[in-house]
Amino acid sequence: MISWPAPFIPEVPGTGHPPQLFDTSTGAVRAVNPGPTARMYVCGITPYDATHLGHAATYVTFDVLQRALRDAGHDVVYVQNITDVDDPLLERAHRDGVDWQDLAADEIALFREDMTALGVIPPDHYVGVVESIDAVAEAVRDLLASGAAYPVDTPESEAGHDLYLDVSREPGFGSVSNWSREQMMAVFADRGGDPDRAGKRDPLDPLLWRAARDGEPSWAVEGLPAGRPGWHIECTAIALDRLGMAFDVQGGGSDLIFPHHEMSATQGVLLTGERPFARTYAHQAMVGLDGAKMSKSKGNLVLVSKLRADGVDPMAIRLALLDQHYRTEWSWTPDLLTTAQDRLDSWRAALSVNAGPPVDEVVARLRSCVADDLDTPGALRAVDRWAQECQRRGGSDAGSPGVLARTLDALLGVRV
Ligand code: 5CA
Ligand code: ZN
Repeated sequence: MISWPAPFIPEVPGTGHPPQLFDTSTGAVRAVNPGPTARMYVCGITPYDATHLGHAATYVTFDVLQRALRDAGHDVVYVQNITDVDDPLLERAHRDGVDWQDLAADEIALFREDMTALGVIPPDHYVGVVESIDAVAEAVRDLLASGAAYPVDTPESEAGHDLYLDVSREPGFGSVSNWSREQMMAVFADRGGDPDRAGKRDPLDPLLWRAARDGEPSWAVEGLPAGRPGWHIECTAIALDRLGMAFDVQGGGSDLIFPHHEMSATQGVLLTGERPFARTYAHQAMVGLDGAKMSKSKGNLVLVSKLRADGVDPMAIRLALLDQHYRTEWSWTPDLLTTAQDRLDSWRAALSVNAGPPVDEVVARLRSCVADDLDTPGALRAVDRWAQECQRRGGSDAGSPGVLARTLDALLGVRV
């Protein structure tokens, strides 16, 4: 799948610190510690509605991580999937009387525009499920062959069967989220699971492959009933195909901790006999609106494309997102945008002078903030202090505003 144009990333003198990141699996802030090339997988959109600020927060967060890794001297291979065939997409297309492929194509196109406007570095591999059917089918066949997958008769016809994963086959099941069974059961149905499906060995076993139903897309593949992929197996198959096991970071919103990242990892271990699936699991806290998680299914959305159409500067949107720490839940309010726009104006004024106060310290501070579990609010405050100093007292360091502007661009993706 085509991704979107890459922004220019300026050079910053010196090198950044090795980034530290909170790992959900161990519950600790740890060094990401990749090899020369960091391998990163971030769960992409299900393209049935436009990008809202929660999605944008997730992709901007992992964009800052990628920038921190690059600043610390790593190359980065970044993979993102697109869930371009799944129940929510098919249901929305059916509700609106549109073709599911057209709906997906339109929403992916809008997502590309939003990401470009927000200055997000595109993935090196932007991979849809529809173009990964063979890889998914192979993974499902392997799980069947090893006994980790089993058939469950479809309710509609005795002839067909869906395929499910037997989670009891992997003793490490639960080690990504560290949740109790009660916690898992409490959310499973709300997050795409079907705990009450008759014939499953365990209510928590996830769907791997859904046999063809009337009116639903399906693919004929060898060794499986005609059908389509379940959700979690797509990310396992795509990650293994493009990155292999023990890749450095799997990211996404905290709504993916369970079941999605737990199941993806369980499947990866069962398929390869190796562990871990990802070395670090990082999660963006949920962004809300009016007291509830912003979500396409609830419809309480603030869309990036709508803000852009209203003339909002995408860099102000980006600054509003960066002003929140990624591990703290927050709710969108319009005054956050006003604050961000004011900040952008004051930075633009300060950074447009030829000479200003020295920037060595603020550059160092930006680097230590982003490397410290992506402390973007701390980074913004450091720039605020420099901008105030520049406006109040000026400075004689020729070229320093340019160095800071390039650092902001490289590390935070903020173009002033
Ligand atoms: N296609 C799957 C992942 S494989 C999916 O969750 N798609 S999504 O469109 O629902 O979400 C896209 C990304 O945005 C995911 O990483 C998800 O965790 C994240 N996300 C969704 N809602 C929010 C929110 N309110 N706040 C922060 N992140 C969110
Ligand atoms: Zn995913």
